[in-house]
Amino acid sequence: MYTKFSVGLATALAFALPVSAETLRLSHNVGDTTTWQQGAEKFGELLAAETDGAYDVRVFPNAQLAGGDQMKQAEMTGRGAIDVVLTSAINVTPLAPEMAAFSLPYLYADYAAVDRTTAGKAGDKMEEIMAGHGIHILAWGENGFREVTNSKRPIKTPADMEGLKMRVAGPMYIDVMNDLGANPQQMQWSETFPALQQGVVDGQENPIGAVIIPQRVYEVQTYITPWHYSYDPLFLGISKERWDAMDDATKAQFQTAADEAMAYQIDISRKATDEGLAFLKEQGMEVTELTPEELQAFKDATKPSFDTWSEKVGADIVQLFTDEANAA
Ligand code: X2X
Repeated sequence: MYTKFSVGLATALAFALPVSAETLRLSHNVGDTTTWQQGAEKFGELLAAETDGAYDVRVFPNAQLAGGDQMKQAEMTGRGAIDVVLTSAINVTPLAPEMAAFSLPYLYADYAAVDRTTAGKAGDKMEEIMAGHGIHILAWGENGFREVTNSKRPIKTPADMEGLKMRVAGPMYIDVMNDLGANPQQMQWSETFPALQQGVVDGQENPIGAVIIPQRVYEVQTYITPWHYSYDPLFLGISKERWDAMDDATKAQFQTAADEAMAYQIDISRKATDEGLAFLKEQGMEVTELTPEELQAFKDATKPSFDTWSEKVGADIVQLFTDEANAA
């Protein structure tokens, strides 16, 4: 039996989405309160608008599509098991160690230096390398400068890191923490909050606007030092096989949606970071600001990891990054 209501609803749906709307599954590896999620949703909205609803992006947070393994998402995208991925460079270093270039300790002085590399030859080179792993990078977004938090004590000098049990995301940060005398342990982001809460680890490091605030890290951590030791970009990538099969008009629609969505994601992440320390103080965190001399001590202490990872990344690529980072 057809009621007026069901006919009306079916008509409304038919206008909203063409019958042929293709679903794209987008994976990212933090929670749904973050700027990652907002950027991913924005991409979906813009792509639907650009294509008159031909594509329906479904966003899956917390690396659900990869069984919770944040490092696996890229490889799955490369073989077409995930359609679209939004993740940070550090998570693809098992697949493409060159991507660690972005995050070399103290590579970047500021956002302007970051933006020169993502928009320049260094970014192009990384896009070429990822294409070799089956991922077409549509646009760069931002996780951000990674800042250290812990529950034990203020961090003012490298010596203050001694013996702290630190959760880290990837292999390069294990080496950096070892340089500082800390006790690092690799762990999924989705398991980190309870680990901090239960004291399995004392501290962690993540960007303020994109992760620390929206994931409420301040509820389980007392001290934060903005030491800007490593920058972490995001990229919005699509399975290359899928990309190569598209016509030029569709590619242009994807490009527009991706560029706008990631520009938005960078903007809201930077704003949240700018306003973030004041908010964290209100939440009861103790903020330790460092002088340029104090920062230099961390830079000096982490030089061994900079050198080890420069070798893994390759001298030519490191040169591309340092040239653009220091071009001002
Ligand atoms: O796991 C982390 O620390 C995070 C969320 O920043 C990354 O994805 C690298």
